[in-house]
This record gives sequence, structure tokens and C-alpha cells, in this order.
Amino acid sequence: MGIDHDMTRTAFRTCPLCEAGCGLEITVKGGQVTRIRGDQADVFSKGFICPKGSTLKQLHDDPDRLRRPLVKRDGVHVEVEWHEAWAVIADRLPEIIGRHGREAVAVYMGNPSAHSLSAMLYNRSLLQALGTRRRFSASTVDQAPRQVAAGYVFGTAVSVPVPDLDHTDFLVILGANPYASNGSLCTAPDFPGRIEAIQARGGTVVVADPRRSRTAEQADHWLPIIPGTDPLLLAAMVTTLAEEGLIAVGDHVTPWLQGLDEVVAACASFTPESVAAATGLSPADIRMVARGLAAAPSGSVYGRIGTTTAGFGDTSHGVSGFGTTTSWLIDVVNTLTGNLDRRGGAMFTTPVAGGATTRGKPGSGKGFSTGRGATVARGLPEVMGEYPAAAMAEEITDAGDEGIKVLITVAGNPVLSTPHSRQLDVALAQLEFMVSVDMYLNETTRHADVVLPPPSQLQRDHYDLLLLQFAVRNVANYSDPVLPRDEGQPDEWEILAKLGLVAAGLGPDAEPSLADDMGIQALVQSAVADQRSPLHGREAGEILSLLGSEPGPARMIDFMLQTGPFGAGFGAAPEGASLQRLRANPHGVDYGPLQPRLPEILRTPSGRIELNHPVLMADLARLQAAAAAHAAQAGGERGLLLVGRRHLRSNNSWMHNIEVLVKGKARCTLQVHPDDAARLGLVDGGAAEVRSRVGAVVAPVEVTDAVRPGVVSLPHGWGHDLPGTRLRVAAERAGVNSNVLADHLAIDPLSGTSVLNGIPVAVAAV
Ligand SMILES: Nc1nc2c(c(=O)[nH]1)N[C@H]1C(S)=C(S)[C@@H](COP(=O)(O)OP(=O)(O)OC[C@H]3O[C@@H](n4cnc5c(=O)[nH]c(N)nc54)[C@H](O)[C@@H]3O)O[C@H]1N2
Ligand SMILES: Nc1nc2c(c(=O)[nH]1)N[C@H]1C(S)=C(S)[C@@H](COP(=O)(O)OP(=O)(O)OC[C@H]3O[C@@H](n4cnc5c(=O)[nH]c(N)nc54)[C@H](O)[C@@H]3O)O[C@H]1N2
Ligand code: SF4
Ligand SMILES: [Mo]
Repeated sequence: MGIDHDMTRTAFRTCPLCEAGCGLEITVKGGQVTRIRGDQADVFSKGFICPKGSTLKQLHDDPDRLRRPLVKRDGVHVEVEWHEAWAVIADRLPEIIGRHGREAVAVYMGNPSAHSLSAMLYNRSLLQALGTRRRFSASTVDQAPRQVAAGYVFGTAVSVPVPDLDHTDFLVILGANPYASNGSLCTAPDFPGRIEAIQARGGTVVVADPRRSRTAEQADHWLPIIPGTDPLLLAAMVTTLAEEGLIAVGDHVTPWLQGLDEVVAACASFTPESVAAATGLSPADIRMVARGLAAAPSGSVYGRIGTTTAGFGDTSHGVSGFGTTTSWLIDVVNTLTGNLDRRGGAMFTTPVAGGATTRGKPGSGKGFSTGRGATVARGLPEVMGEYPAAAMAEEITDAGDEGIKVLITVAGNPVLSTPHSRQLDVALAQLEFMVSVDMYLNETTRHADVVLPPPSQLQRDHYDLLLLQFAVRNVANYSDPVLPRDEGQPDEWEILAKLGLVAAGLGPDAEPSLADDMGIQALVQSAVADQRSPLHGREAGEILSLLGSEPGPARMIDFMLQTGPFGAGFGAAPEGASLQRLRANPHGVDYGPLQPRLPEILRTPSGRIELNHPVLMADLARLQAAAAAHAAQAGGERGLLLVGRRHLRSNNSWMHNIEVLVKGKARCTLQVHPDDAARLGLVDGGAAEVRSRVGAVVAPVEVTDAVRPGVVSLPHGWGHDLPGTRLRVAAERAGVNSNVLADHLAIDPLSGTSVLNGIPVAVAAV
């Protein structure tokens, strides 16, 4: 790209900061971004933008954002040239692998790697080159339960139904606050506007949340549920539907459905009356939601963080996670009310590129399973190719000869985002070697021997490969880089691919583009040989020449677009999806509203919706036992339960170094209900110590009736006061790390996902 000194140009780019994927209109003058606003012509977001979107400029300009690699010398990080950084890695990594074996290396992939096209495509090459099973990611402090439930019931871990927001008449939101988060596992720019549109067309919105969130405030009904009890609420709704004769599955689902009666029977012990005390909800309210869903022309239950990461059980003996079972019960309720796979209900996206639900044989498949390997220290099973993030620290410190010796982090900050953070912080200091691919020197990367920074968000291309698989419309949008890369700066895909080659011993000058060429050749060759591929029988050489010779994500995404369900098929359907078509349409291409996909969506071995999958049925028994233990808990004294929350101007543990986002009132406060504050002698603006089984923090108190009594709330992602970081703005408003309180032993056994909400705590004034 040339240097455009005076020229003003406008670029269009999808915002990569959260799952909403808003279109941005970016004005560039003299090589500088002068303005970012919502792209009115974007086919999906239509001009919507949140306060974070326009800060891509501040992020790019942030002087603390790393522009050159760092190498730790005598405990201090110093900037080096790229070849020096690679030389250090080439010197150390293959040698350690030679000494301890591949399993001595662990990888942690953080959340932004789901928002980086490079990382989505090339993390795989890194993992393949490393050949380790010790893979960890933010999934097990997030959405893994939702995916595991979908895997068992529908056949793949991405067969996740999404609420058909734009057509639904009755939306039930459990444990999500899209007014702050802009939605998750439901890609919908301007989620708030879409909620208000439901109400404007006469529909109803119900929110269950222990906090009166902004979303709860907007809702027609707020159910101030006690944390962790959503599965009880859902099971009682199943019973209500059965008792009142409201089950109406629908002819479009019945032929494919398995185990309905069995599931209903297994829920029978959960009635609105039997769960009232535990959930804190009246039987009338529980029945109201079940009846409302059944009576509405269409409806959908949608659950997020508060359902996947909540704990439940006897609070004095330690709660446990039920995220997978909760996610499954959401599918059960949607199915029983006839809302599965119908307009306005819970539907499946047809991803334009890279969808696992559009590959293979339609209608059945090998299904979903877990347990290919287990962690050394605790024997926790593999789930979706990963181990629980909560086990990372102990795999370093408590696994003897088999301990992790090397950690590679990509776009992650587990020292702030994962449970029992203090333990992980200590463990990372014991590694033999650590490499981080990251743009900041933060709480995690300060432990790295080498930090490799990717180009800024404005300096690379983008396609929301993962998040468009959960979109409320079938859309596609590709963005070219807005700004050129700095001199000598490799693209993020080159860093990831090269890291794999260097780890494999190919030396500091290994050429990632060669590996990429081989990768695309292999893809094309297997496609032309595959009977189910639209390229079957074509000439591999012809396809490769049509793809061109420029390596990197763009070529790969072109292949995925052209071979996808709307694809151009390399000339077979000239108007179809391709990179060229998307480049010609910088505001995106809309492939329309979600369409019913049963039965072709299914990839279960039976070719059916395995609603009564034995793993899930067995977990219902565990839920029953937990409910009994909870009810029997001595004296009914349960103490306080801690939940998290998000703020529109924050993004997990990062973006706190951007002044315009963090200025103003301190956000990392402990919210306490006035009744609890009075009882505990806490005053607004005072300080409180919050103590859990594993740790304690002191946080400023905010007294507010926006949390229900018995519940306190502290946001995650704060605690920027650790030495050795380079986050000058963030350090001034450090806040405290709520994950010091999260218990690494409290997990959902089906998905390995941590309990981050509903943590039993004691709170005292200090
Ligand atoms: N208590 C509690 N804990 C939680 C949660 C909660 O609700 N409560 N939420 C959980 C959830 S949902 C998530 S997703 C996790 C997030 O946990 P993580 O993924 O571990 O952490 P992030 O805060 O997203 O950190 C992102 C890191 O990536 C870097 N980065 C940003 N963009 C890029 C990029 O494009 N490339 C590269 N290479 N690096 C980049 C940033 O500098 C930062 O270091 O936190 C989880 N932790
Ligand atoms: N501004 C901003 N946007 C973000 C992020 C961010 O950090 N900041 N993070 C992004 C990421 S990685 C993700 S995964 C998504 C998450 O998106 P959401 O799931 O919408 O996340 P939250 O806003 O934390 O909303 C979770 C809600 O669950 C409630 N809750 C807690 N425990 C329970 C419970 O047991 N039951 C019920 N019913 N509710 C409960 C909390 O009070 C909170 O209001 O947001 C994404 N978007
Ligand atoms: S809602 Fe998400 S995608 Fe849209 S502008 Fe804000 S951060 Fe970016
Ligand atoms: Mo997340």
C-alpha cells in the first residue's frame, strides 16, 4: 500500500472487538485514521456501533501497544528485532521439546483468537506442528457447556441453536446482558435494538438474572433468580408444560426426535413448587414463563454466561457446575414448545464459510464424544480437543515429570481470566520457557520469555469465521486491512505458522508461506477427491490457479466461501460467494433470514435429535442430588453468592489501557444490596473484603438494589497492579481480580468449564 499523505479515503471494516461484528466506516487521511463511525450501509449492523468500536484508532495509536518483539533478559523485557526473537525461540523451544517430549508444551488460546481471522485459521497449524494434547483456551471459562450440549443432542459442537431474534414473539433471556455485552453465541449487531423491536411488535421479553441488568430493566418481566439455579427453573418449566398439556413439538421435528417422554419423566421431580425456594422465584412466575412460551406464536429461550458458568449445590461444601445440563434443558424447552428450528424460535445458522454443520453427510455423522486423554494431576477428560483452563496451574506444578514446561499463549490473559488466578500467576513463574503472541505486556505475558506482537486490528484483514456461524441472519463480510503494516512487521498468521515451524526445529528462518502453500494444496486435493465436496471431480491444478499464489488467510477464506453452501464453486455458480464477490461488496452480502434446517443439520450417529443422550440424562441425576444437598443444607444459612457483570466500555481483561473507555467513575466495585449492606455494616464507597474458599480481595463497595439480596457482584478482568507490565493507563485504575476468588475445583464435569458465578463468599467491612 502506498503512503497517502494528503489523500482522504474511506475504508469499511467489520469491528473485531466483540461478537456483534458491526460494520465500521473508517476515514483515513494522510495515513492516519481521523474518524470511525458505524457503517450505515452494512447489511447486518446498519450503522450501529458501540463506544468500543471507534476506539480501534486509540488501540492502534496506544504507545503501550507492542510494535516490536520483547525478549526477557535478566528478568526485564527488552525490545528486539524480529530475527533476534525467532533466534531465541529456535534456540530454546526445540531443545526443551527434545528433552521432555511434546506433551511438555501447553498452549492457551484466548478470546481474541476467535476474533482474528489469522488466529482462527493458523492456530491450527501451530497446534499441529506442536502435536501436544495440552491445549487450553478461554472456552472452558465461557461457552464450552453450550457447545457440549449441542454436540450430544445435534451432533457437532457448533450445532448451537440461536434465537431467531428478528422474528420471535417471546424471548426468554437467562444469564445474558446484551445491553452490555452486545450478545454472545448469537451474533446480532444492535442486539438491544432487536430486543426493543420484539416489544414494539407486541412481543414479550423475560430476563432471569440475579441482577437488574440494563437488559432486565428493559424486559417485560425480570425474574431475580438465585445464581446457579437456572437448570431447576428450566426443569420445572418442562414439568409445567407436561402437566398442563402444553407440549407441542411440531410435525417438522417429531420424525427426528428421540427420547422426549424419557426426558419429561426425568424432570418430573422438579416442579414450580419444589424449586421455588432454591431459585427464589414464585411458582406463579415459573408457570407464567412456561405458559407464555407455549402460547406465543413463536418463542425462544436463550442462555449465556450466567447459564454456562454458574455453580450450584451445597454452598458450604462447594458448588459444582451444571452448564452443559442447563444448555441442554434450554434445548429441551425450546423443543417441547415447538420452537426448535422454526421461524421466531431457536434456529440454526447456515454459515456462508467454514461451517462444520454444512460439511459431511447431511442428516447424520459420527456425533460428539469426549475423553481422548486426561489431565495428569486431576485426570480431567479432554473436551473439544482441550483440557479445562482451571487445570492449567496444577499441570505445571503438580504433574511431576509430566508437568508442563513450556507455555505458549495466543491472545489470552489467563492470569486475570481463569480461576484461582493467584495460583496460576505463581505457576507461570516456574515454567522453563514461555512465548506469548500478544500486543500487550500484561499480567500474563509479563511471564513470557518472548512476546511476539501481531499487527494492530486495523492492519490486518478480517472475516468473522467463527461468530458468523451463530448469526441471526446468514451473512458474509470480508475486510481488507485499513492501514499498512509497519516495516518488518509480520502478519499474525505468519507469526503463528512460523512459531509452529520453529518449534518443529526448522530454524529461525523457517518460511511460513511454504507451509501455507502446502496446506492449501492439501485442502484442494482432498476436496476434489471427496464425493461430498462441490469440487468433486474437478482438476486440483485448475482450482489452485484460480485461488492464486498469495499465501495467507484471504486465499483460505476464498476457498471456504467458494465451497460453502452459497459458494461460487470456482465458476460453477458465478454469482455465488467468493472473496472477489465480498471485496466488491464492502458492506457485506446478506444471504437472508435463518431457514429451517432439520433434518440435514443433524450429525448424530442415529440421525436423530438425541434429546435423551445418556450423558445428559445421567447429569440430571447429579442435578437432583445437588438439589437435595442444597435443600438439606444445615440451617438454610447459605451466605452470599458472588456473580460477575460486564460493562459496555470494557472488554474482558483488556482495553483498559484506552483512556476514553476507562475514564470516569471506577467500575470495579462490589455491588451489594442495601439489606445485606446494612446487615454487614457496609457503606457505599467503603471497602469490603470478599473471601472465598481459595482467596480474598478487597474492593470498594457500591450499595445498590440492582442486585438481589444474598448476591454480590464484582466484574472480572481487573487487577492491573502487578509489577512488570506495560499498561500505564490501566495501572492507574487497577481494580481487583475477581478470579482470585474463583475455585479451580468447581467445574462442570461434562465440559470442564469453571464456576465463575454463584461462588460462595463471605463479605466483611474493612
Ligand atoms: N470471573 C469471570 N471470569 C471470566 C469471565 C467472567 O464472566 N467472569 N468471562 C470469561 C470469558 S467469557 C472469556 S472469553 C475470558 C477471556 O479470557 P482471555 O481470553 O484469557 O482474556 P482476554 O481478556 O480476552 O485477553 C485477551 C488478550 O489478547 C490480547 N489481544 C487482543 N487482541 C489480540 C489479537 O488480535 N491478537 C493477539 N495475539 N492478541 C490479542 C490482549 O492484549 C490480551 O492479552 O474470560 C473469562 N473469565
Ligand atoms: N462490553 C463488553 N462486551 C463483551 C464482553 C466484555 O467483557 N465487555 N465480553 C464478551 C465475551 S468474551 C462474552 S463471552 C460475552 C458474554 O455475554 P453475556 O453472557 O451477555 O455476558 P454478561 O454481560 O456478563 O451477562 C451475564 C449475566 O448473567 C448474570 N448471571 C450471573 N449468574 C447468573 C445465574 O446463575 N443465572 C442467571 N440467570 N444469570 C446469572 C449476570 O448478572 C449478568 O448480567 O460478552 C462479550 N461482549
Ligand atoms: S458492539 Fe462489538 S462489534 Fe459492535 S462496535 Fe461495539 S465492540 Fe465493535
Ligand atoms: Mo467469552
